[in-house]
Amino acid sequence: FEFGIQQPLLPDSSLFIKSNAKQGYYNLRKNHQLSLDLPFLVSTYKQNNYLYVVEKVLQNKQNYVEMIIKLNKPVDLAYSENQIYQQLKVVIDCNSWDELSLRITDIDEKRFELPHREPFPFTKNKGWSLKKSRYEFQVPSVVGQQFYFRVVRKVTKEIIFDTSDFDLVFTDKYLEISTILTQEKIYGLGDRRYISYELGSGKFSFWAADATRIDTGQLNQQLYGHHPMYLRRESKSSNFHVVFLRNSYGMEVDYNKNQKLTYKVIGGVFDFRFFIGDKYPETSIKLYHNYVNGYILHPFWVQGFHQSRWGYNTTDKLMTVWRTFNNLNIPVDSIWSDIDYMNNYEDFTFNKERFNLETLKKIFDLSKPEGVHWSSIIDVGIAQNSEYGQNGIEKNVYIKSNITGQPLVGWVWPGATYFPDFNNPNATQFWYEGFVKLQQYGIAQDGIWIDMNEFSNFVNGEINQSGSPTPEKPITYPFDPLGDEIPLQANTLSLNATHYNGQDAALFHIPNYALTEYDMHNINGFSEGYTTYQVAKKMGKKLTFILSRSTLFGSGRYVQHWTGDNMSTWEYMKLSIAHIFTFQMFSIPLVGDDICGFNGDTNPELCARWFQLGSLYPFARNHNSINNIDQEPYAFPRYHFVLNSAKKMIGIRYQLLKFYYHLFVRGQGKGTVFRPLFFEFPDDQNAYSIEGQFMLGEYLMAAPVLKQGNNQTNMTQHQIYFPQNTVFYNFYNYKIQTPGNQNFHIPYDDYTPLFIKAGKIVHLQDFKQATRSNQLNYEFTLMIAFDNKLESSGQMLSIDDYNNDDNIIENCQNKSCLFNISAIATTKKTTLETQYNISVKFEGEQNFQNISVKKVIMMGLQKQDGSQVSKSIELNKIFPIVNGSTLQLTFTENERIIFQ
Ligand code: MIG
Repeated sequence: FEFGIQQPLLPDSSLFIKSNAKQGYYNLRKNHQLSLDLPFLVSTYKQNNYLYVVEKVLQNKQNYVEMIIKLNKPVDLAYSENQIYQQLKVVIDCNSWDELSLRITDIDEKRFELPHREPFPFTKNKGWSLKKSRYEFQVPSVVGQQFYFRVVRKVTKEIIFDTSDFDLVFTDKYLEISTILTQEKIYGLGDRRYISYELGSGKFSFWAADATRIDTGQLNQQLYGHHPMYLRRESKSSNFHVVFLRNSYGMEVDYNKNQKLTYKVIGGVFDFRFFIGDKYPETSIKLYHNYVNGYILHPFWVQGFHQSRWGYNTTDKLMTVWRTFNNLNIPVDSIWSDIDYMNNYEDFTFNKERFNLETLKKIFDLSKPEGVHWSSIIDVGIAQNSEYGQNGIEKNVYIKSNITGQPLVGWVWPGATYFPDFNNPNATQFWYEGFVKLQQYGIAQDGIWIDMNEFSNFVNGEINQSGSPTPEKPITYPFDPLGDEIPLQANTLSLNATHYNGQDAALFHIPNYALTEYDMHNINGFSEGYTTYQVAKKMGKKLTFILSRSTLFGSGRYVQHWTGDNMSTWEYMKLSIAHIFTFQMFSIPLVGDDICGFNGDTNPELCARWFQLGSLYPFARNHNSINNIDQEPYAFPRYHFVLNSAKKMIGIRYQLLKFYYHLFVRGQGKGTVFRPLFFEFPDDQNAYSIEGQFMLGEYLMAAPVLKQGNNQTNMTQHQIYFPQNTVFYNFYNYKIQTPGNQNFHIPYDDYTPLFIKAGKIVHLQDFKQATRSNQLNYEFTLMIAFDNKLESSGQMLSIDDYNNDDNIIENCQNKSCLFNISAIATTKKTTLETQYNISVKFEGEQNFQNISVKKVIMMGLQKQDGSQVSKSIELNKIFPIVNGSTLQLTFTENERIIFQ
């Protein structure tokens, strides 16, 4: 033998062994003893008997490799009913110094995958440079060598992805690949509810499902959407990266913590995208968001509070909700009706017997200050025996049954239903006509709520003419990500249902391919969202709000999301935090959980705590299922704490409404808004396990109460963690909070504990009860928390009409509409006390004269004796915020303002 270590710098090196009999690389794992006793050595190292070897290297450049690999031996696969591919094409493309892709496809790339162009995620070329590159990759380059792929972080040699210990399997309906994953933390792999931020070992299935209908009883079961990406923290250097499998098929990700992660996919190709960030998770997330086309900005009113329930089924009920909110001075921007407004649950109809349209017009009259917004809920199933159902027959837009060749018939709320095929060229027009029809009832549809779009079906597959369900398993598939018990067509369409695939298709056309539900299932929700977005635009909406239950990677560019059917329990309330966090990663940051819980009856204490938490969700909506007890803020007259805490915290939401909105605007479609602590404090090891607290941007930390308290005292003992090496100030009383754990007792009717980070400026507004977003003025209070250098900074929008979408689009989407605010304090010590000089500077591109400061609250100043002092100064005249202007304040330690 000749031998040598191939890559001495890598922690996982390989040994190249060459003899007459054999030649190849053998992996040397960490901690393995190197023995020079050759016969022993050869038997110690695991010899991978890979299925595929290199057949032909077509291109081998530093930033681009293309090769053909071939099957090397006969296979006896568990999934052998599938023909294994004899040859595959492998392409490694370094799109950029912080991004690369690995594609393993059939030779001609005929297999189904989403097109690499809008509206689907695609690569925006940023240019590659070897010098700057954050990574290195390895693949075998000699014919006959066994195929593997490995990518490492260049500087630290930490493994990002390494398939070299495992076989690659590539058949028609079953694909498998694995990577080593050791000593790491990973996050993501949704859509599901998360017991903790960090994922533990487990099998994660991906198959869009109306989850409560096919409940597997597991908390981590797949829900409505498909987002096969994870964020990972590398173990040694604590840098982060994102790994995304760009494949829309059903799959299972089998994760064995500290060992490996395996993808088992039921179709398509392997198209991995790696986004190599730095020690701030946000960096990796932004790279991913850039790839998936980012997120869309919602209209400002959507930031307000929403009241909804399934069961507001008469005008009177809606009227009562509206009146009570007004009478009790609870701000609300939007009152929702569920499917109850429809006639027989038929889309695009209004039940005029139960709903008096003239009365509704008053509630939803936006020309009045107290008018609220309305969003129409539309289910994807179209009633077979309805006028509109016939329209779809005429336009020939439905998904077809493979059994009858006719539109597939399922069963949902209105009974027998068809399902629109949004890839059909007529679908957008068909859908548009529906919304126009609904518009004719005279109630403006300010938003659109698209439900059941997994697509959910009350029967498995379809029903035949006599109304009975058709065969369970119309096509065979060797692997079921839902487990053997639950067929893939459980509560959805027949897997062999035909989807449109003509050359004039609305979304994509795959030549010579029969597109079926099996291929399209996880894309349905995306396609409906995309089409609904086109319709909303056609109806003249400037900024759109489309609340979609089913989502796919890339959906955030068109829709917003709520987390679907939760339960009214303490456990579920807590789960919402991690769930909302993952949707930040998936590039759908405007997301919320049903406040007070959907399924099951809530209770006063839980509901009060949920208002406290939910008022800080990106999307804040109280929503309830039918037949459950009421849960509006005022629904518990014997428990005043519910109304009190709801009023307090919805009030805080409205004080912060423009601040919250600015977090979305400034991201320009990229990045997160609602963050776990470790996003902001990645160096603080404790931050990783704090899961009940979250940050709004890098400004505010919330620590909601998530557990039951003491019904004698109406208080809950509550521990809050304050991250290391930083200082926070209490948002309500301005007191300093130093690092570490601290105990509090939080009354049931209290505010949510909220803290502003030293060095940050938050802008908020005075707020009169019952102020809707449309009545908020342009006078701001600045809350300035100084850091230990007596500096602080923040941003706000230079928009003078938040309720005018044109104003926002014109000023914020084409150019920057941000004002930078920076404050510096200097102190002058006299013999008796300290004098403070504060200057607050505004810099930005536009000047709107009517944006102004009327009050300044300062924290982080010190008295002569070292104690903290906070000051709240009401200006004697408002200070207009214009580019280059500086607000000067001078005051003394104990005294009042000298001048401003
Ligand atoms: O089969 O429209 O997730 O928010 O209230 C249930 C009635 C259908 C499911 C949604 C829920 C909504 C409900 N819908």
